[in-house]
Amino acid sequence: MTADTELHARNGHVLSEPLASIDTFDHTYKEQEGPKPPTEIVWRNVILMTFLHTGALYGFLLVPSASYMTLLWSGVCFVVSALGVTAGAHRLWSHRTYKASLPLRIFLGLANSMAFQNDVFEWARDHRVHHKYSETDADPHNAVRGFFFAHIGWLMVRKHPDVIEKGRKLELNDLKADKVVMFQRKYYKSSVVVMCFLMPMLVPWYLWGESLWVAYFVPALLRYTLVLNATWLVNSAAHMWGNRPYDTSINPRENKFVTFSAIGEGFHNYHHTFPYDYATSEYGCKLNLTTCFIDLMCFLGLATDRKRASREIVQARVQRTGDASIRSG
Ligand code: ST9
Ligand code: ZN
Ligand code: ZN
Repeated sequence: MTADTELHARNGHVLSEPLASIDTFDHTYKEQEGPKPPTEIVWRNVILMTFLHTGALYGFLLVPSASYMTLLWSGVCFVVSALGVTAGAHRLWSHRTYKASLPLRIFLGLANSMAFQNDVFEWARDHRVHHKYSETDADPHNAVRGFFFAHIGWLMVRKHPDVIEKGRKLELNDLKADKVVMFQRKYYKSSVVVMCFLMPMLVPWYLWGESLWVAYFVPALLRYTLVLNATWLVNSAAHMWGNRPYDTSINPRENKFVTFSAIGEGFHNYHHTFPYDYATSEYGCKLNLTTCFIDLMCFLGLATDRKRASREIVQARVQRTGDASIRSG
């Protein structure tokens, strides 16, 4: 049985409809990879990333001088911006693993601007190419090119032409039809200034008198950099280190540290095997704050149609391509 014809469960009911092909791995491309073009470094990005990480390091040194309220606020900003990526750009907009009402999509769009990781359209487009052409030249953060490239290096060089060529052939009409996605793309720069920098900084200054200096370096810069690195670890660490219970032929792995830091996105062998599963893991809410959040949104009537891989499908797949001896309970 191919991934395209596997049955899958939606809201607990097993359906026989074929899976959408938006994120199904394309096995035919790898053999067609051509000679590697020279790497073209984008020095502007190298300099900006160096400044950002230096500022974050300084922010880390300022942590003891921040008030408890400011630290708590930094944690809130971390979780909200992380959800904008995990529940928003990733599970909703890249993979369509559930449906979200307009108020929830507006919240996720704003939270996503707080994470400042490119607009949702660009993020989802790159992520769909990543799943379809994983570990090839057409994968924007191809982990075969090493930890540094997969983690941050890919943001400091021009993209491999195959990323753009393959990306242009992707189905993106669902994103173009989503008014929240298009609105966020149109006003992306100003939304980032407000959500990623001004709001995290001005709330502690206005409400409990934190100094603007600390408020800029801790909840804004340090928190932003931590969310970035937690996200990038999914591309680097979770494509290199960990178990492969579901498919031993692919690189993505189950990585506990990444699961913790990326609020539930470290079950990466499972996720690449069943990308349509809203929980990104067979264990539901366990160690998975994002899944808890989506469940809560469903409980409140703000989300519906959670897709799930059934136990039988997971079991059959483990027998066919995985390693049952390392599948934890
Ligand atoms: C950031 C993104 O950090 C992080 C994404 C991580 C993904 C992780 C996934 C893991 C799973 C989920 C887990 C979540 C966990 C979260 C945990 C949270 C605690 N298809 O890009 P350009 C075309 S961003 C089709 O400039 P260059 C297109 O026409 C950080 N077409 O390419 C485009 O124009 P437009 C902050 C494509 O020149 C044109 O090419 N941001 C595609 O090679 C030019 O595109 C930065 O650092 C495609 N895939 O430049 C900015 N791609 O877009 C970094 C491109 O207008 N980016 N085209 O349609 C850049 O500066 C540049 O992109 C570049 C490449 C220098 C890297
Ligand atoms: Zn994904
Ligand atoms: Zn991946």
